[in-house]
Amino acid sequence: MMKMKLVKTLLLLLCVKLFCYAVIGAPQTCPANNEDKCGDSDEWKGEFFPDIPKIKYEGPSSKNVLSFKWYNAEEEILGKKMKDWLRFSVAFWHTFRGTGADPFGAPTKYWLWEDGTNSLNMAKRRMRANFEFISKLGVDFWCFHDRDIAPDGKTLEESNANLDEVVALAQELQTKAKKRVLWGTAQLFMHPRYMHGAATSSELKVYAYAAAQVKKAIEVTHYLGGENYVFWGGREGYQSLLNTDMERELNHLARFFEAAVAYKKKIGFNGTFLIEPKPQEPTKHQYDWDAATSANFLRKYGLTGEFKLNIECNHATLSGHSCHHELETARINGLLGNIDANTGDPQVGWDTDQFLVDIQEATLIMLSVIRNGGLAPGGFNFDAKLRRESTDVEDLFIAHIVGMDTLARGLRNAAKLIEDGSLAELVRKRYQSFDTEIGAQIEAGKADFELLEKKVKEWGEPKVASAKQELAEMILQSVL
Ligand SMILES: [Mn+2]
Repeated sequence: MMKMKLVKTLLLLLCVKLFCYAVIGAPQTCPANNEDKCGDSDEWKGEFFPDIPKIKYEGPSSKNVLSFKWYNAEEEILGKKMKDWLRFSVAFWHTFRGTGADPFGAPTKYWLWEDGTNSLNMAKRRMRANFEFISKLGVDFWCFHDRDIAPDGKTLEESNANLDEVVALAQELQTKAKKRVLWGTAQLFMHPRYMHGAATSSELKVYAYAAAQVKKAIEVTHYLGGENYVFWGGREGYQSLLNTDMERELNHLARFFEAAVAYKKKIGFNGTFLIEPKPQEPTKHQYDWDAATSANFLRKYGLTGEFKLNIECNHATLSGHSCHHELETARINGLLGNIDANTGDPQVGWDTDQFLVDIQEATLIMLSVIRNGGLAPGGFNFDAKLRRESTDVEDLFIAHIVGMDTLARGLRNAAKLIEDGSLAELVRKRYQSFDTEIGAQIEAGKADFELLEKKVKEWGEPKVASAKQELAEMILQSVL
C-alpha cells in the first residue's frame, strides 16, 4: 500500500516536472486559462489591471486604499511642485520580475499576464504591463536593468538583439504614455561569468565582457532618453583578501569607470553617472562600501566631476549608518544624485528592500533633499519589493501608494520644520562662538597654534553649553 502511494507520488511529481518543461519550452506565450486575452504573441487584450482605477489624491481623511492621502502631484511646497521634489520612479526588476522566491522557497506571485517563461514575447508583454502600471499610479519615471527587461541570449550579439527589440517597444510605449527613464543599468551580478566580479574580476575576458555589456546598456539608456545611468557593484569586492589583489582590482574598477565616461562623451549621452554604495551582500566586502568610501575612491582616481551617488536607505543601514547620514555625507561632498527609496528591517541583518513607511525617517530624508535643492536630474526610485506573502495584484499598487505617501508626508513635515525655523536656530546657536573674529580666523585657516594658546591663557577654562539634543528631538516630533 505504502509502495503504491510512493509510486503514485513519484508519477505525479514527474508529471508536474514535465508540465514545467512544456511551459518553459513553449515558444508561444499565453498563460493557462487566459488564451482569450493574449491576442498576437506579446499583445494582451484589454487591461492588465482592469480592477484598478487611475490613482488620485483624495486627502488624509480618505478611506479609499487606492488613493493618495498625502501625495498631491501638482501642489506646491516651498515653491516647487511635489512631483518635481519627488520625481518618483518604478523599478522594473522588483515590480515586474519579483516572484516572491527566496533562498528557501519557490515563487509565490502568479500575475495573470505571466506564463512562467523568459521569452522575448513575454518580455514585451511585461513591458506593456509596466506602462499601464506606472500610468495608473501617476508616476513619471521608470528604471531598468538590461537583463530584466530582455532575455539573455547565447551570445552577446543575441542578447543585444533581444534588448533592441524590447527597447524599441519600450520607446514606443513611453512616448505614448509620456513617461521617462530615470536611469538604466547593466545587470553584472547574476550570470556565472561574473562570479569573481565584473570590472574587478581576476579574468580579463570577463572584464571585457562587462565593458561590452555596459557599453550596450549606456546606448539603450541614451536611446530611451534616460536622465542617469547607475553602477551598482554587487560582485565588485572580495570574499577573502588571501586570494585577492585589492589594489589591482580597485585600479581596474577606476579604469572601467574612465572608459565608461569616455564612451558616454563619445556618443553624446548627457545623463549623470551614479555609483550606488553597498557594504556587502552578495559579496562579503564590496568596494563601494558607503558614501564616504565611494567619495574617496572618486577623488583618488580624479573621477569626482563625472559621478554622483545613488543612496539606497537599506544599504545605508547595512553599512552601519542611517539613511540621513549617507544623504548628508553625499550632499556635503556635492555627490547627492539619486535616492533608492526603501528601508530594511531593524531585526533582520540583510537587504530586505521594503517600501519605506517610517514618517520620521522620510522627514529626515526630505530635509536632506530640500537642503540639496532637490534631486533632479535624479529622483526617488522605488527599489523595493512586496513581501513574499503579499500576493494580490492590488498589493503592487498599495505598496507604491504608501511609499509615495510616506515621502510626500516627509516633504510636508520637512517644509514645516524649515518654515518654523527653530531647529535651524538651535543649530546656529550651537556654533555661534565661531561667529566671532577669532572664529572667522580659524575657519579661514589663519589661526595658528601660538595664537590659540595665547587666547586660552587670556580666557581661562571655557564654559561649555548644552547640546540640546532632546529639545531638537522635541522640535522634530512637533512636525510629524
Ligand atoms: Mn537593496
